[in-house]
Amino acid sequence: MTQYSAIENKKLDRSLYNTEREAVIQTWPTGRDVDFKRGLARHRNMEQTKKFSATIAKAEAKGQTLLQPRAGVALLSEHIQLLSDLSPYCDVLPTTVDAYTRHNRYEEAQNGIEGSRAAGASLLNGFPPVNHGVVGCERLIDSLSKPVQVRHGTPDARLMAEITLAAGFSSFEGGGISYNIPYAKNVPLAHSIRYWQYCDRLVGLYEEEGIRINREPFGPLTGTLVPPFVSHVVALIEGLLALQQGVKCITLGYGQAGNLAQDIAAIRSLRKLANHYFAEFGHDDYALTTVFHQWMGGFPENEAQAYSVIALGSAAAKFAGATKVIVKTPQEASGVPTMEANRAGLLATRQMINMIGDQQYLHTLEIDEEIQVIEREVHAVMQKVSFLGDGDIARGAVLAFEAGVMDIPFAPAKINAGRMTPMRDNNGAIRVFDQGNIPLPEDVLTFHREKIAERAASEGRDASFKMVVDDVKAISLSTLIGRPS
Ligand code: 8ZB
Repeated sequence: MTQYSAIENKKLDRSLYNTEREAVIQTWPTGRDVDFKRGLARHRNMEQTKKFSATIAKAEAKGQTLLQPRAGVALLSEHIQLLSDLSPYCDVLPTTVDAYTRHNRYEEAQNGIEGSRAAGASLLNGFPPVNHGVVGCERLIDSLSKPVQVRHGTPDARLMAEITLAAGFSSFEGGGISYNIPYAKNVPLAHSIRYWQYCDRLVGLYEEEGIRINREPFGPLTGTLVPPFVSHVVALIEGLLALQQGVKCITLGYGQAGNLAQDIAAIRSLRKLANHYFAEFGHDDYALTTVFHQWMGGFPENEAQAYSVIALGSAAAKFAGATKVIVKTPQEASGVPTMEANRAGLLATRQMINMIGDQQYLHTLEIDEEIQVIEREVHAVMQKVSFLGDGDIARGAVLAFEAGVMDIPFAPAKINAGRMTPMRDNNGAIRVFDQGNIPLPEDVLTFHREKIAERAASEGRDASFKMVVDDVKAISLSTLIGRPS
């Protein structure tokens, strides 16, 4: 386990990758069917309309916003049916992976498959691609007419990446930070970063052979009062780590916070900051796109109310100019959605995207101010991360989490300080109440404090943790800000 403690942002040696691969594909029997050459041929012969990278590049060039749902069930035929049913209503397809597979518990995933067959219903909360193997995943890809992405939450996704990419999946979500800190309690950060360097190196190997696979770090993190700069720093670092391994097609993400100006500013600043840092680290050959996640926090149970949350997220995604939007459903409050609920979420989103798409680019002073604040915050944290790592951002990221310089609200990982306390201001934008150890510039902190004081005055109460708790529950109870009743 100690072999990864000397984590660094360097392209993995090819022979090291090869040796590691031999071990990775032996961790579950289906790994033996992975054939890189066959995978290359499948991607080469794939219709252009089924390639994720081509679809997202076209959307970016035309200023369009692609729609993508989340979906996954245990059995192959049922999963194919589900995605076929959703396909007419979206632009790119997902395959949401089950929780056992995310924790590399393939034995239990297998029991889930067999139990689902017996029960005639999915006993897993997603599709288990490792258990279905290259053969099953190939059948899935061959049955569909749109690009398919793997979406999961796995700290060690090396085997999953080998299997799904060889089978023809053309996009892979996740990252060494974003699929660890919000998802796991005890996986050392240096390990998950290293596992993801392997995944990115694999994508880089496809790229070397002329096959472009899209990579998407997971933007929303915990989805709970995450200030844009916090998720941006993670997205930028994961983007840089991916490019270092040879990834060229990268989609950076952000989860809706709820205040329209802040959400628009977040996506616009993310693009600008990514181009800035990618250039600073010497990368000039990449295709950058963005993804906006509709509200990832608690949803109202009532479907009519849920549609409103979905609609606001759709409007923000389109006004912001995101290349892709990940769609929620009116059944979000009650767990894994039915196909019908998923289709309804897509239809609601499409209607709003179309209506906003017919309008001019929205430009306001509030958006400009938010962009400036986010940029100052990101630069301050990135500088410290780089300093801590002696110029190496992989090492810097590990040390930054240990020092609380990077700190994700409400994340379960033990290494996460959890000292930074976010809170909404009087307009519902997410501000920093207590910065913990995050090195924000003094004038930026003053800005946050003033914004929070404004809200406290208007509510006639002191700013306190009670406000944070109220904010976390607010949207599910029908407001953006957790005001006293
Ligand atoms: C971190 C992502 C959480 C979101 C949805 C949840 C939630 C999870 C599935 C799914 C459709 C699935 N989600 N698993 N949606 N099918 N198997 O991801 O509802 O919105």
